[in-house]
Amino acid sequence: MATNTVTQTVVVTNPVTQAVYEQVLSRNPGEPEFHQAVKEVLDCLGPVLNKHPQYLKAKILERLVEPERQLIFRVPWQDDNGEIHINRGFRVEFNSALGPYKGGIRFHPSVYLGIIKFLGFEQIFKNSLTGLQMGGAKGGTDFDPKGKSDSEVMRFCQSFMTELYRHIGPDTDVPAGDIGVGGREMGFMFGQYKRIKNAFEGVLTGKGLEWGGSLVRTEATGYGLIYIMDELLKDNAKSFDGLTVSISGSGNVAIFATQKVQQLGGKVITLSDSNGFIYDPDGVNLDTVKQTKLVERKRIKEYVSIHKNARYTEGCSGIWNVKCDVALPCATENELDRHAAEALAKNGCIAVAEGANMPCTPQAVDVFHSNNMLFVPGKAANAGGVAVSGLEMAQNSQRVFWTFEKADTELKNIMTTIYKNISQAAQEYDCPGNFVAGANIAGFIKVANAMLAQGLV
Ligand code: NDP
Ligand code: 2IT
Repeated sequence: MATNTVTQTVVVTNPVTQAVYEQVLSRNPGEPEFHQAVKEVLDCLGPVLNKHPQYLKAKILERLVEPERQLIFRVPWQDDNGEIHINRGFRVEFNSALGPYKGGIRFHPSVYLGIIKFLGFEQIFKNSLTGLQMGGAKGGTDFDPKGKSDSEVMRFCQSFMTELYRHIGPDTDVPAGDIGVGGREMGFMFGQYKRIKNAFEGVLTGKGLEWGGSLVRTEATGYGLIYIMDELLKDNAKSFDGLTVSISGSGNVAIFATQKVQQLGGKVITLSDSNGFIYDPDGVNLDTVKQTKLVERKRIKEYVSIHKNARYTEGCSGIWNVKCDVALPCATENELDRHAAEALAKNGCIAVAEGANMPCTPQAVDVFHSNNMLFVPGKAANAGGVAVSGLEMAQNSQRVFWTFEKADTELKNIMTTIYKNISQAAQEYDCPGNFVAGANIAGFIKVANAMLAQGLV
């Protein structure tokens, strides 16, 4: 079904959702990212509540915005010079209606409770959309892995897990990676968990392939993003072949999104890190990026010393001024604002999908919708990562190891189903083409029904 006209974001004025939102503001002061994530969901639910008044009586919304459990803990560690540092660790176990708590761990100096709550809240609906049995959670710390030695990162991970281990388990809560947490960190955390618990079990996902990991988990978020975009483009009689694509970030999600776009015949012309962005009119050379970012852990600006036609610009915001057909923000929250969205619209960009969690501000999303641009929100578009995490859990439970082809086919099927479900929900609730509403509604209904069935817990 081609969607030519996108219905604007749904009502804000429902008195019930408004009251819940105001309560969230007053009970969670100083957490703007959490407020933003909650508001986006609540703003879409008015029509659902009209159709299902049973959710109101059971106070589903009021329960949903209150995490089931929030853990904050001290993480002491020693650097290579013997100096002691104290960081703060978090795990917010938000909702377990659909399965064990599931969601990544972020290592970044900007982490505080509000960031973890926003990410944990998003994760509830994202995990619901995958169709797998996973509740929503998120964890993290304000530790900055940049510039730290491998030994320092190991000591930090061991200290972090020395507290976290008692709260998690393969049927309780299963963390994974996120910003600043990749294969190296998963290894150190898994090793410490195993040592303390004396149990080799599927307590983390994104593990190494030799010790319980799944093929395709590394690629999953980026590949999944392109699979869902490909469905959307097909539905609008287009394909990636020959399109110019602008991607931000140069981490796990950005790199594997780039790889899949290139496989489908598209040209990726930008990538970035927190210092600035590169523009390569010839198309980004992914071998150079992988060597620079994944192997050498250097800055993206190094790229231009090898590729002479490429240009580096200090600062990130200008990346969205580069003319492109498709824009995929894959770095961090609120990295694409109204001005950036206007620049994309003016330059003829036809579609945007969020590889990162909440990278587009609400004002940017309004610009996309009012310009009839196709837009897929993160909780649908980047669900491929957690989906393959769910598949890793399934393989661990059965003590089996799937081929790349099997895991990749399952990922593709899940992303196609997510696209169908969010499109259908948007249709059913009279906002065809509005995938923000479609994703929030489809994700919410499953969680709400499970909560109703499980009684007042
Ligand atoms: P990585 O740590 O691998 O890469 C993050 C990238 O984003 C780096 O290029 C980093 O630059 C950049 N970045 C991080 N913080 C900022 C910032 N404040 N301003 C500008 N750039 C920044 O993380 P991922 O690729 O795994 O995660 C990227 C996004 O995708 C996040 O929003 C994450 O929550 C989301 N996500 C990740 C999934 C996964 O499976 N990994 C699954 C679903 C969503 P620098 O190196 O300078 O810090
Ligand atoms: O934001 C996310 O979905 C992730 N960081 C991945 C979570 C997971 O459990 O794989």
